[in-house]
Order: sequence, then C-alpha cells, then structure tokens
Amino acid sequence: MTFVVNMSKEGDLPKLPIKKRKIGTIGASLIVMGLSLLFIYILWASFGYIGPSFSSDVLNLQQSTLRAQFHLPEEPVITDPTVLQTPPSLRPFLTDNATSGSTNATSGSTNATSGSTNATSGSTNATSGSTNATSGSTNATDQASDNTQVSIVPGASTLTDTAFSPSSIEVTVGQTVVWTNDDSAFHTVTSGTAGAADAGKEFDSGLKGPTALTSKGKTFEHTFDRIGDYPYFCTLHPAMVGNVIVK
Ligand SMILES: [Cu+2]
Repeated sequence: MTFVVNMSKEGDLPKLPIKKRKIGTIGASLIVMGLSLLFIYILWASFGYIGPSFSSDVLNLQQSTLRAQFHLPEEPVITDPTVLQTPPSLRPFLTDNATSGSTNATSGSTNATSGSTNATSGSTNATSGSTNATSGSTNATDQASDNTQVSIVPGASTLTDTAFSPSSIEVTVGQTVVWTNDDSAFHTVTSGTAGAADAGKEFDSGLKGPTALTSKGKTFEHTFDRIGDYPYFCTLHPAMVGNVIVK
C-alpha cells in the first residue's frame, strides 16, 4: 500500500502541484463573473439606487448641450405629469389648454392668449392664434379666406411627401400660406430643394427667431406675390417636401 501511495506522490504531485494547475476556461469565466458581480455590488453599495431622475437629467443635459451647439432655441422641459404620461402624438388632444397656451404666448402674436376667441376675424394675429389652438377646433381653416393652411403632420420627421398636409397646394397671387407645426419636433419650411444654391431665398421659417417652427403650435406664413411653382422642404429633415403652386 505505502509503495503505491509513494509512487503516485512521486509521479503526480511534483509535476502538477495544485497551486500551479491551470484554471481552465470554465474556471476563468466563473472568476470573471464573480468579479463583475463584486464590482456591481461595490457600485451599488457606494452610490445606491440611480433612478429615472438621473437618466432624464442626463437626457435633458444632452438636449440642451446639443441645442446650444447647433444654435437652436432652448426647448422647455416638460414637467407636467399629465403631459408626460400622454404620448406625444396625442398631446394636441389634451383638454387642458395650458400647453398650447404657453406655446401661443411665445409665438409673438399679440392675440396669442386668445386660443378660444376664434370669433375675431380679419387680423392676421387672430388667424395665427386660432391655428395655434391645436385642441381639435375645426375652424382653423375657415378663419380668413385669403389664408391657406398647411399642417406639418405629427411624425413628419419620418415622412417624405406626406410630411406636409396638403402636400401640394394651389393658391392665387397675393394669397398667404400659413404653415402650422402640428408635430412635436422642430421643422423648417424652406423654399427650394435641399442642397440647392437658392434654397431659402424665397421664404424660410429658419432655425431661430420668431418664425422658427421649434415646437408644436408654432406657425410660419408667407405671402406669394408672383406666379410660379414653389417647392419647399425642411432643412432638418430634407426628405420632407411640399409644393406651392401660385396661379
Ligand atoms: Cu423637419
């Protein structure tokens, strides 16, 4: 018996002592997983729970940094829980007019707060006020007969020739076309075609200033004084195209 044990000790252990034995793939994986879990536990023990407020703060910071970088106006941070819990596409139908009222206020028209007083007619301020009232009122189009309304439809960023509704319109010389941003994203109404040298020469809602269609409810209008065919697009989403035919 002792002979056999001695043989095995001499044959095995000196060559492969336990300390120098290879760990193997599975062993290495287990060690890596263990270390990862330990690292996560240390993070958790140090910082605790990092909740939604942290990620939304980071998102808001990224948004404002990018907007500053591209010289875009600041977007108001939505804090109203009712608005937050409503999908963006359904927000225009919220019965609470608080949000549309506030966007009206920033659009620079003196009648901006009169989203409900659509009865006042004739003044151009009244028409922009009524189109800003995106709360489902149907009298946006019949405000003033000289104005033609074009809507930037919800989700327009992903659309092409259906981003503007109607996509192609016919007006007569002297008529004014009013574009309303019914989408939650920032868009422009820019004459010409994307990349063309004369893009924006005829009309352009722009990236800043009072006419910029930065958010839902903003309007931009242009009066067409000459006969012609006026294609236009969105500089932020060049696939978005529309057309105005002036006769
Ligand atoms: Cu756009």
